[in-house]
Amino acid sequence: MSQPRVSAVVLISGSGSNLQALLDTAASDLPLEIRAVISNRADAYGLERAAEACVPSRVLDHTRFPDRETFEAALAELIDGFEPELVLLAGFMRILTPEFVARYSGRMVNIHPALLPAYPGLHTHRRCLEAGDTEHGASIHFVTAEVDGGPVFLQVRVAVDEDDDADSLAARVLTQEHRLYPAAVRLLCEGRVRLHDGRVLLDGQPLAQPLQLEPAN
Ligand code: NHR
Ligand code: GAR
Repeated sequence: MSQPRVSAVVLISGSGSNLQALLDTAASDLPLEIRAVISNRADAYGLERAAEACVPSRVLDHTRFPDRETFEAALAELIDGFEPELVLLAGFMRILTPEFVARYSGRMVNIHPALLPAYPGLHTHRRCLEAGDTEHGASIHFVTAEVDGGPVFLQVRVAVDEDDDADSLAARVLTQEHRLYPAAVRLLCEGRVRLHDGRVLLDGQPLAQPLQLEPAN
């Protein structure tokens, strides 16, 4: 018997390759229904990916709003019109206010290209190389008011090569992100992972450390 699908809206700002990974797995073996893709940038390539997959998309250009609050009021109205259970940030580049985050508490997650709590914020690959780390990766976390500071529940680790530059490292991490996000969404769709009192529960038990996706062969 097929599982009931969990509905979602995906927020993007750019290429949308993580969106593509979600679209591809939703089409085959993930009980996820992507109801819409919303971009804050009209030129985001992810909008074409949505069209190709026959998923509705909307553009909400933040530069046309006087401040974050009015942008977010419009964003919330747009999201809520699709009545999603989940809101998935996939390369979404606008910081969200505490009020917006509270509205989707426990239902909104983000993929971040670093092994959080290391390197929140931007330019993570460059900062990892500058620090001389031997390991990098990506994390999935519930979105809270603290940017990239919400509880992490799944990570994937990537070895840093001696001759890596920020671009080569970013590309290898991104490839792993495309395995990571569908795996994280699967845990949410199956109801195995949830947020309770600011902590992650896995199968009803507090999660002491983020789960680690096994390395690809
Ligand atoms: N909002 C909240 N409240 N909490 C989080 O955890 C968030 C969030 C919004 C976005 C994604 C995040 C990432 O994975 C994310 C997590 C953008 C910036 C940023 O500085 C920081 C973190 C993330 C995304 N944005 C600039 C801003 O002023 C604009 C940068 C740009 O447009 O290029 O919003 O890394
Ligand atoms: C991904 O590496 C994602 O983790 C990162 O941007 C890339 C988006 O790629 N997200 C952030 O840096 C959020 N601030 P995509 O558009 O091809 O999915």
